[in-house]
Amino acid sequence: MPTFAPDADWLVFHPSPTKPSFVPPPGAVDAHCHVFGPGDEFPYAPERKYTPVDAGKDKLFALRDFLGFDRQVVVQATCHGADNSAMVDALRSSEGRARGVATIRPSVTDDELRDMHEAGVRGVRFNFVKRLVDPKPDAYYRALVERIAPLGWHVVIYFEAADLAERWNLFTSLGVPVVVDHMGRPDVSKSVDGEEFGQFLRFMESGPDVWSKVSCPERLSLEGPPLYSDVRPFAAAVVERFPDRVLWGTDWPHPNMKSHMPDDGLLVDVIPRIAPTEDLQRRLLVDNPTRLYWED
Ligand code: 0GY
Repeated sequence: MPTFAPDADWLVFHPSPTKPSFVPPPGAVDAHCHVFGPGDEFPYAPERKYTPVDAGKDKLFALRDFLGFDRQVVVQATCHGADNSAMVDALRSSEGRARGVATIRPSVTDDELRDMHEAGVRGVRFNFVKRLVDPKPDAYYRALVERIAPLGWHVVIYFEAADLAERWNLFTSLGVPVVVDHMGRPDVSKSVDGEEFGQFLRFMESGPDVWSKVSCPERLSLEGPPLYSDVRPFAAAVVERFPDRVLWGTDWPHPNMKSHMPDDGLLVDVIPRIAPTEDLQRRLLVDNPTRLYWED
């Protein structure tokens, strides 16, 4: 019997994704994906808000090859709390083809940070999504930035549209590069030219080192697969305006999806719809993630 039973309503990642029609350029990076356990080897955190189905490194690497990507950025998932061992194990097993984003607490030691850097970690994730974590006061995050700045790491922030105004001062004064997950989760039933997304675009303009992942149409869409057309204008606008500060990722194994489990091949086929030229595709998939994660 496995130690951890997944949540009763947990949706399992797609068992056999379609081969995408879009062929990623050589050196392409999936810049947002996770590993879950396996729980018997890498136990889930006691403070977690969900228990997933195991999704280990072997399946992650197989998906990378199947979809035509060369490299991956493995982002620590909240179900593992600040125990980064499953993510770090994936990096160490990747033969240099994966970099990582960790979750840390103030108790982390400088030796632990150095070990993670050596394994391939290049950033920390601050999560403000209340259904996933219990967010902390700004000073907590500022103190962590002081610890990681000397390593040249960046901060990945995950928040929902409503959180941006509340945390604006923090997010615009972190002093290290900032990468926003999933465009700050816009409400795509609102206008791409409206106040809410306008505020996000102003945030992107607030400094030269604010980046965004133009990922997760499956999470944001009200229309759903196969084209996720309602998300396209939002992602295309960010790619067009900030072509050197965008990243793309699958978000495999797609935690907490409730509406449907996406076919990862179809997600890859969204890329040319949001980055319509070869030049934009190369920047999104190769140049930008290589600069952020592989150039020390
Ligand atoms: C994502 C999105 C989610 C979950 C997590 O770390 C996590 O648990 O990031 C979500 O539930 O929206 O980016 O993977």
